[in-house]
Amino acid sequence: MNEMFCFQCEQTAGGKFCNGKEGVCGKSSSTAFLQDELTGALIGLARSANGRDNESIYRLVIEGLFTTVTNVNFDETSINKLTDQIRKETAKLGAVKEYALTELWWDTNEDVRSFRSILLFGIRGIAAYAHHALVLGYKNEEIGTFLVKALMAVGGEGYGVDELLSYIMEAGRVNLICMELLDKANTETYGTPKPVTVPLSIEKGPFIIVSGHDLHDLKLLLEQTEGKGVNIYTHGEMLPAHAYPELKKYSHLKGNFGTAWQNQKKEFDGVPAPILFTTNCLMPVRQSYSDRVFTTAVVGYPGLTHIGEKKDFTPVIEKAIALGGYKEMKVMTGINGGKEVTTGFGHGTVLSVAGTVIDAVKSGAIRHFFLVGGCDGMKSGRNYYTEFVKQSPSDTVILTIACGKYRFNDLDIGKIGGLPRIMDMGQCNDAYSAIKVAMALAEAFECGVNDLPLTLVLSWYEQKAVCILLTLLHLGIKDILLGPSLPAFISPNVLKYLVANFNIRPISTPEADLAKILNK
Ligand code: FSO
Ligand code: SF4
Repeated sequence: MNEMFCFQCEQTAGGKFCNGKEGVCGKSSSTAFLQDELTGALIGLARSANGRDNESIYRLVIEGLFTTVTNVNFDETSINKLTDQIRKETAKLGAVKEYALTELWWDTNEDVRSFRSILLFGIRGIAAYAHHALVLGYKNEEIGTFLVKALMAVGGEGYGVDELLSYIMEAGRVNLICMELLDKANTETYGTPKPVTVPLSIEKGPFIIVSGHDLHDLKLLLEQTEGKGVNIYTHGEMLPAHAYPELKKYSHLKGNFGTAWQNQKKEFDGVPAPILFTTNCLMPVRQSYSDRVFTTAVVGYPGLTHIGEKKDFTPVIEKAIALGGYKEMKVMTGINGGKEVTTGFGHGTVLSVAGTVIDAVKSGAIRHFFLVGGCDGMKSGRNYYTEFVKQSPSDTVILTIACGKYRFNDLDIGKIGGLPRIMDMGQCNDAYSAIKVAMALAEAFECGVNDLPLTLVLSWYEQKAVCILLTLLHLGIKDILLGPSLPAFISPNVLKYLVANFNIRPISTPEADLAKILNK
């Protein structure tokens, strides 16, 4: 087979797989081949390491896996460079045969391929979170050891479905450790998030838009722009940064620009400011604004200026000053017309008012919790999530995480007992907060998480959503509603297994799903 093959994300062509010259995300077939080659080199490294771990293996495995996550790196030069580094490290250990990923995509039975794909995509997601923690100086050997073992299983022959399934469940457990590590890294470095209201309008004067998930990059940029008359606006998954005291203290961190990642082509066009991508989700860059998009860390796109490891953001700052920003305040809104959004309801805040929440449940003031979260994306069916929140009864609470929140986070749907009905817990990795809160409620009510008045209504797009889903399965959480469509890499038999054991269901309509959940 000489064509690219990729089915790792939700927008895969025809709901089946991307092939031909280019994927739906804009990844070319040659880039897809290089990403497969990179993954094959990682499997080679894992085989050579065979349980051995050191700083550079940990870094290379994490960087290599993260680079192949959807919408992260389209730059063939940097992918090749990383593959070379991996091969050099492998050679030091005594090189073994590399693995050709095409063997996985074409040569195994459907269910084995499905399990190996779930495992590979899950560890790509875990690596992204491990990377964010690592740049803050936090690492955990258990994560590195597991990633190496899992890479061997992805590339290994003779791993049967039972063994692969146990690796998949283990991936869920290790991702929980990883999200906990990142939560510790973020809160120990930047403080406990506190609820905050974030304006969506842009003040006059030079500004920089920062996208992605990496709080460390944002902090460095805030330091380098201090006193220079350049304001900073978050974009996409960077929004929750406003809630961290050590980031919020910068008065030039002003607000949030735009909505979720899939609207960037429209929203970045004509904006008099540079945009810095620290992680995904980067879309192919239009020529009309390509001179003002910058990348850093594992993100790459041909022709853009990349800010290297020294993290000298001078080119971005100079660009902001040269462009000058808007002449007057630019009034902007969310997709429902709201002028501001709130964030910062992490486990620290929610659990500090646990007594109020528990009393509200006991008195019947809160009938049900929904975790409506996950990724946003292109599909028109994703307005399900807006409608779901709009139609949710006034005695229910909406917890949310990740970029899927932009479908409804500018809605004002009122309060219960002084708490807003929509509570943004943070980025996708802050699924950890939602899990902590659910566990605490289950303990308070002396029941299991599945017995709580709580339903997870998730939207997925890329591989971090896969590892979060695996964590929820590892915790035994059932009755999850998943949309907008089920992953193409789940074979019919694997789906049967998930339905039989976890009762995962596809979303239907907000009316039908709400009625079913609330009348249970
Ligand atoms: Fe969204 Fe993109 Fe955070 Fe993802 S911006 S889609 S799951 O990268 O990681 O939620
Ligand atoms: Fe297609 Fe998604 Fe793969 Fe891109 S990442 S090539 S859209 S399946």
